[in-house]
Amino acid sequence: MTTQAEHERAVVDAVPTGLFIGGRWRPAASGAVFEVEDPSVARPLRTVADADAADALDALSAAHAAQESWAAHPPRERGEILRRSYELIHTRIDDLALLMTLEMGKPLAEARGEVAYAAEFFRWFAEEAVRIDGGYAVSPDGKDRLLVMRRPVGPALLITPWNFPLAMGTRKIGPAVAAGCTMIVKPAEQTPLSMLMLAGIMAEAGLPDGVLNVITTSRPGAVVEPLMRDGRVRKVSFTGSTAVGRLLIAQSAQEVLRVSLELGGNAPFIVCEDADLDAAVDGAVQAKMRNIGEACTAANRLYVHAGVADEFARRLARRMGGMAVGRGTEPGVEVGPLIDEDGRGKVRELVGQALDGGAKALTGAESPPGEGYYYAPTVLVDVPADAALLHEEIFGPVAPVIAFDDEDEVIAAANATPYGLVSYLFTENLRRAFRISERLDTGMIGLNKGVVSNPAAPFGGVKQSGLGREGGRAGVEEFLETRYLAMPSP
Ligand code: TXE
Repeated sequence: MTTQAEHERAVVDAVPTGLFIGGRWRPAASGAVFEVEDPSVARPLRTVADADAADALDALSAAHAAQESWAAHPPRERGEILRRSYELIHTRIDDLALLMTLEMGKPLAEARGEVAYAAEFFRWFAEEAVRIDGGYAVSPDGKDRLLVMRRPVGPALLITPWNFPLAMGTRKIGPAVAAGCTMIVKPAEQTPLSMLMLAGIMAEAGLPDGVLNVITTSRPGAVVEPLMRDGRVRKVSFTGSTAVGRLLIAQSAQEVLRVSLELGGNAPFIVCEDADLDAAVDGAVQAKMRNIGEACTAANRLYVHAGVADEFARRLARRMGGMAVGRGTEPGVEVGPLIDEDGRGKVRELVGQALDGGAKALTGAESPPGEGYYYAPTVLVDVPADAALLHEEIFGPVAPVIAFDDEDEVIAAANATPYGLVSYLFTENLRRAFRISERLDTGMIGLNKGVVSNPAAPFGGVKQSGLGREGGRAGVEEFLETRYLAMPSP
C-alpha cells in the first residue's frame, strides 16, 4: 500500500517537465531550472524549467505560426476542445486538487472547489465559441451596406497569479480559445505545476500544436518585457498586483497592445442594522477566509452598524478563532499556510502596526508555531483610521471590524480607496440595498452574499482594480477585434 507521502510524490512527479512550446515539452535552452516550494512545510517540492527571453520568443514564434490556421478553425471544434478539456479536468480532479494544495497551500476541499470552478470557464466558453457574430447596417443615406465582422485579436500573452493557479488561467484560456487566439501562458513562479498539468490535458483534448504554449520562469520581468515589445503579441491579459499592472500598461504602449488587467482590491463589507446577522457572519467568513484571505475579492474592511457591531465582531471571532489551521492535505483543515515568507511578513507587519496604533485582537494576531507560513485567523476591533491595513490589500486571514453610524458615512468610507473591485452589502431592506449599491464605486457587488465570482458574469473592477472584464459574454469580447466591410448598396 502506498503511503500519503508516496502518493503526493507520484502526483508531483507525474507533472510534465519543461516548457510547453509548439505542442512539445522541452527544457529551457540554457538547461536552467528553479525550485517550487510547498508552503505548508516551507520545503522544496519540485523543480521546473526556468525560461529566459529566448525561450519566450520561441513560444511566441510557435503561437504566431499557429494563429492563422487556428483562427480559421471551425468555432464548433474550438468549443468541443474546451468541452473535452472540461471533461478531462473532472476525470483528473483529485490529482489537480492535490497538486494545487501542495504548491499553493489551500485545503484540499477548497482546491477541489477551485478545479471545478476553473473547469466551469471551459464549459461556459465552449458554448460561447459558436456565438461570436457581427452585424449588418445600411448607411443613413442608403447608399452603402456595412458588414461588421469579428476576428481574433491575435497571439495573446496570459499572465496568471499564484492565488488561484488554475481558475485565473482558465478564465483567460477559455475565451482566448473560443475567440480563436493562440497564446502564451506564464503562470506565477510559486505555482506553475497545476498549469503544466492543464497544458497536458488540453493537448490530450485535441488542442492543435502551438495554440497554447506555457513558459515557466523565475524571472518574469526579463521574460515578459521582450514579449510585450515584440510586435507579434497583440494582447496581454494579466491578473496580479497593481504595481505590475501599471508596468504592463507602460510596456504595452510601444506596440499599442490590447490590455486586460485584473488587479488588487480593498473590498468593503457593509453590514446594516437590519441585516440578517447569521447570514452576514456566514458571508463574512466566506468573503474573508476563502483562499486564506489571499483573494482580490477578499473582504478587507468590515463596516458594521454600531447597533450590531459588537455582537457581529464577537460572533465572527468565535467562528474564525475556531477554524482548524494546518496542512491542506490533512482532513478537517480549513485554513492552510500563506503563500510564502513575504506574504506572511506583510500580514504580520500590517497587524503589528494596527495593534501599535491601538487596535485590539479578539482572536488570532499570531503565527502558530512550526514550519510552514501559517497565520492564525484574526479579528481586530478599534482599528485606527490611518492603519495601513485599511488602505492596502491585506491578502491574509485578518478581519478589521469598524463600527459606523449612518449610510452616507459608510459609503464615503467604502469608496475612499483607489481600488474598486468588489463590495459586499448585507441588508434586508430592498430600497436601502439599491440606494447603497448605486453609490458604491466597485465593478461588482455581493448583496447578502459573500462570493460574487461566476463564469457567466463579467468579473472586473473600476479605478485601480483594473481594465476589462473576464467571464460572461464580455470575456470573449476581450479577445476579439471588430472590423467592417463597406460596399455600395446593390
Ligand atoms: O504579485 P505579482 P505578487 C496582490 C496582493 C499581493 C501582491 C503581491 O496584494 O500581496 O499583489 O503579490 C508576474 N512583468 N495580488 O508579488 O508580482 C508574476 O510572475 C510581468 C493580487 O505575487 O503582480 C505572476 O505571474 N509579469 C492578485 C504575476 O505577475 C510579472 C493576485 C502576479 O505577480 C512581473 C496576486 C513583471 N515585471 C497578487 N513581475 C489578484 N488580483 O488577485 C511579476 N510578474
